[in-house]
Amino acid sequence: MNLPAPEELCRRAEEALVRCGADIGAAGGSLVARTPVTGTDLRAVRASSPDDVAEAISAAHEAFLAWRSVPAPQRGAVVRRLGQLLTEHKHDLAELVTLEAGKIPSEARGEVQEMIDICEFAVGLSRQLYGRTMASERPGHRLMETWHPLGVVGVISAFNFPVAVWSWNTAIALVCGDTVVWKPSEKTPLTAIACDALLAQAAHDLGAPAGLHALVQGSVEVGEQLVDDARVALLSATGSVRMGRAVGPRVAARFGKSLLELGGNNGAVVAPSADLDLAVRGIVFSAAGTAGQRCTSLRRLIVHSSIADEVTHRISSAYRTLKVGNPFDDGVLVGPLVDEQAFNAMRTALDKARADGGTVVCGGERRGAENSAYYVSPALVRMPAQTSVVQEETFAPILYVLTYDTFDQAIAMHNEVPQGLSSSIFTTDQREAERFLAADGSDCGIANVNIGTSGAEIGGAFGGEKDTGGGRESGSDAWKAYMRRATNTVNYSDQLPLAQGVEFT
Ligand code: UN1
Repeated sequence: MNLPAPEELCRRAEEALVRCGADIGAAGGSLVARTPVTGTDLRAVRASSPDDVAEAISAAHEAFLAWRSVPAPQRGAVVRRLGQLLTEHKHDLAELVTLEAGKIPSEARGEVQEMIDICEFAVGLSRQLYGRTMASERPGHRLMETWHPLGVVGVISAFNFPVAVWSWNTAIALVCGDTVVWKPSEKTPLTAIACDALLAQAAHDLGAPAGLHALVQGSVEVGEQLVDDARVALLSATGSVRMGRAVGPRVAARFGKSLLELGGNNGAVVAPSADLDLAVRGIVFSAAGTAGQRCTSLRRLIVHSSIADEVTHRISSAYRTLKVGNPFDDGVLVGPLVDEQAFNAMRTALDKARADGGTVVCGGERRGAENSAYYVSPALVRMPAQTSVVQEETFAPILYVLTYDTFDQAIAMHNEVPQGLSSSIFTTDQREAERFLAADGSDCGIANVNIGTSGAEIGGAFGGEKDTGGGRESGSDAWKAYMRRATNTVNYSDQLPLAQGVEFT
């Protein structure tokens, strides 16, 4: 496999950072930015000390005290400017995303586009942070609710969407009147530096208070400081179920709010009436795209037994044509796994699947093992049942194929796993489609018809149920998690009637 020279990638990263206005200073620091493209180092980055983190939270808290009183449409202006800068630097950010996360450029640009889209959404929202007015049971009284800024929002993001998830949180938090302290994945420190520089520029251009946003870098201890600091009013964390189990109770113990977007184990039902040309395209994008490293990646295919052989055959034929390799090369659709650990997890899962009676139809091999990067061909595995390995999320391109006979069975199998992020059904039978979306259908936060499980638009609320953590971010009314609600009762009469008819004289 032909990979670029590591020095060339270092140069490209450096140049993209400089174009984004990042102050990268002298090389040095204990955090090493790496590229999965070649499996080599890009540069050293300074990790934040405990004092740095404490200072960032203090500054964000100070800034919040001023920012919360800035009218929301003016706050939106900072986000509008951020959106402009992201548009200008779309190529630079996408380049860094490919370098650090290994995504193919088209997907990397798509991720930056999500940032631009959420900025647009947030600017509109800055004039629509509506409360309601309710009918009071008392004469001469008005009952209403008002939404107020919440405080400092701590954002912990994962390597696989190194910039979009930060922007979902940050764009919404800023218009809501909150300030943000961001701890990105240790695997993607450079994209974070670039985003932070662009937001600094936007804040500066609009004269916003210093401390509006901060970037803290490092390992798990840095995140723990955000988890435990009572000044962090909302902790929004994306990552594994294991991480969520550690974070959720700790934030709850101090009565902080948390927004958790944890693992998915997303399934798609393929019904006998499905348009198979369309279904196969949707399945291949969701299962093999991003090398299976989206939390929305398709991992379980629940196919009607009458078409299982044909569907498996069509997918394996499509898989065999997928070009795996250097994501910067034209025509490549599957880039590298993020690191060796990811590769080992994939290998272990495939071994377990075989031990459980599964048959690897195609894929699963490492490509270009002479390099220190980890490229794999997407694996398609027929399973006799949803054994324990199928119940787990393995962050790699493995698609398990299971069969069903009745629609009720398909729904039961679909909902059998602990996670509940995304789901879809391929069918042209309207009754089946509606049943999949009904209360006793898919139990996931995202349920689609005739599209794959991944690639959601920003306009909807994003998140899932069960072990996925229950949080919702991005569009719709997800903004409500970033504000506090006050219920107000105003008496404009000269009487003092008590609610529920209570007499107290
Ligand atoms: C994630 O993998 O954490 O729906 C986010 C999608 C993207 C976001 C994925 N819009 O696949």
